[in-house]
Amino acid sequence: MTTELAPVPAPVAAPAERPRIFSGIQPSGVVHLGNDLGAIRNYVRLQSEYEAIYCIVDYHALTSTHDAAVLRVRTREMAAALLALGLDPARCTLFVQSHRPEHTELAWLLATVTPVSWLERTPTYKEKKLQQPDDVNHALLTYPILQAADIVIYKASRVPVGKDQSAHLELSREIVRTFNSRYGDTFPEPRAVFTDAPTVLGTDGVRKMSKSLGNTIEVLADPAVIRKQVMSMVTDTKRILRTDHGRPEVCNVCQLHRFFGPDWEEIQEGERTARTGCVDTKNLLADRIVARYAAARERYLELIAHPAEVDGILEEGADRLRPKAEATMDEVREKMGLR
Ligand code: AQP
Repeated sequence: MTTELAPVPAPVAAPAERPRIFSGIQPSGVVHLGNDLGAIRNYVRLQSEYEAIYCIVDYHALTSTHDAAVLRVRTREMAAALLALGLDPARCTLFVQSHRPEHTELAWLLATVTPVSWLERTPTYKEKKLQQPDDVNHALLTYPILQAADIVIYKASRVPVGKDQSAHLELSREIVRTFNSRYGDTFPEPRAVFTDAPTVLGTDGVRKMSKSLGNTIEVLADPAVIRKQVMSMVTDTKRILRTDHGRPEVCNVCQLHRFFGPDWEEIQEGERTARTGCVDTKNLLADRIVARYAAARERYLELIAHPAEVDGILEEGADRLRPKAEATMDEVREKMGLR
């Protein structure tokens, strides 16, 4: 049986005095716990306090995804996921990067003030070169310039992101400083806003949770998938026997419990004293993750079944931003002597 979605409420005009925030997320279609705890929770929280602009960065995804059909599907899935997790189109603007082509024009202009050496030292560029050695395309190198353009085209001053984005944000600030000193004060220097989980480790317990590393917990997946992923988590590697005392401070499962209930200290104590085993702690975490995201998963499936609703929200978002993007481009072209 198909259900009809509730109508999307009319957008609320943002009061001018609210500071503006911007953040982008790649359309991978598979939102993981790191995305949510590290960034999306802040998107949701901040949409009431700020004039919030959130972008599905499909141009960025092209640096690694070259299948048009896959990219199209993933873009819509990411939009559905963000809406399901709490983005409210009445309180924020959600859109797709390529629907506002001014971003790429600004990126070109910012590239003229960005030394190549700044880009070459970016940690993510170095990582991506190793991850996809047969596809070290030019856009991987210039990615941070487009990211800077995404933010500053709306003159956003705050950027909710995970810790892995710190270096990119620093680079954005350097680009802004150079531009402002060459052409006059134009852009604010954007600053990162972190959650209390700025880096979520993956199921391997060592590296950042990351799609490309395959160590994720996919929060909107089927509960059976979530359980399997949680049960695969590496815990305290020195705890061999059930009777061994655990070290919750180095156990990723115990650390994640902090975000899933007020009793996390008790859970950690159970591990420390061997009252509970790692399997018990994982089972409990899996139960809690499944329960926490159950409503969002239902909403996600509903949205995926109504693609026109999702597409309408994205289209409306891009239209709403047109005057802001065009005004910035007019100002920048004028300052750079293109008029
Ligand atoms: N493990 C994480 N801990 C905290 N925050 C995280 N973020 C990502 N992973 C973690 C934050 O989520 C937002 C969106 O991420 P993104 O689109 O830049 O990157 P991603 O593609 O979802 O991250 P992955 O999984 O690491 O992607 P790949 O493997 O493709 O490079 C960002 O604010 C990010 O900081």
